[in-house]
Amino acid sequence: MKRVSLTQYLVEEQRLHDNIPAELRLLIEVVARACKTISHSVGKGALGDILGSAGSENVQGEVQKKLDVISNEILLEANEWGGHLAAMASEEMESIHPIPNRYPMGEYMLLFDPLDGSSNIDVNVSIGTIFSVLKAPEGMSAPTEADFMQPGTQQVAAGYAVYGPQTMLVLTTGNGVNCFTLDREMGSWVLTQKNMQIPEDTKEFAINMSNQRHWHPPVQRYVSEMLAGKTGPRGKDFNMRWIASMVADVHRILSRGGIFMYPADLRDPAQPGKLRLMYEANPMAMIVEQAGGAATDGRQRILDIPPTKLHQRVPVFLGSKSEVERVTSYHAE
Ligand code: P6P
Repeated sequence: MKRVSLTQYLVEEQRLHDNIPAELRLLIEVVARACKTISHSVGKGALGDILGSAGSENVQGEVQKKLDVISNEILLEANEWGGHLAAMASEEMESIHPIPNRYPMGEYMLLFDPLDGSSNIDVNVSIGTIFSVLKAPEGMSAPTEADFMQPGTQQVAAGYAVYGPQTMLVLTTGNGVNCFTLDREMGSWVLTQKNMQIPEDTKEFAINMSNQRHWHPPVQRYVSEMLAGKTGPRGKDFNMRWIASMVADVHRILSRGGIFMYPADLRDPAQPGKLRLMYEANPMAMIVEQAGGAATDGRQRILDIPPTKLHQRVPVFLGSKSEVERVTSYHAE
């Protein structure tokens, strides 16, 4: 395939669909460049004195890894001078981060999980950056958390970088999903997969089985039917994968199909699942739907959920359409 850079791809998308104005192209290129820097930091491992905990906790009460904080800083610094953003929000920051007054304010708002899967950092398992782009409300002068409370259908772009054997960037601006691989020698993103499509059916599911005793009945039924295999109600054997790094699990599903589940369970009824709506579930749901898959919270499309809090959690069922529809139908019974 002729080498197509991220910039060339974005310029050609703009020509085709007129949906990537200059400021959005700058935003995407700046985020992609920040992901290159994060990839470089992650790749140092113990050589960079960046492993281990930062000695602080994030708003979720989770111990922050040094790389969580470093990655967050990289994204903040990369994005605040360009004039394309009004504000940012991050899993690692309790409140929103308005653009400093010394810089012009733009019309977009960027949300991100700077380094998802951080429990895997110190054991050299793939991790990633997830990002979501919303438009600032018309006439907004001073951004507040309320301006971010837009359903996932309002996203103008979404993507993730996965830091694995290859560093890859997966991106959608509403016309399909495209994948770029980092050419480390050139330091550039190269288009390597166009219009990724998730197979409608699958034999592979992803869930943390250690929580099985806590699941609600629809999930109990759905998983036990798959475990029953060929002689069970599904009439076929299934395989299981759980990397415990959402970006890596979703990338596998995008590449070969599957269903990813992080359901609500009986452990903490006040916390419906573990994953956050605004900067994990929504961007991944947009990507998955754009690739012909489905994404629900067990009852409704994730993209339709009206947000109420910046860090709110939602149950997540996403991936191959027929399986997501099946497990969602079990919740309706
Ligand atoms: P568990 C990583 O911490 C994360 O937020 C997702 O990337 C991942 O899918 C999930 O949590 C793993 O959770 O409970 O299996 O450790």
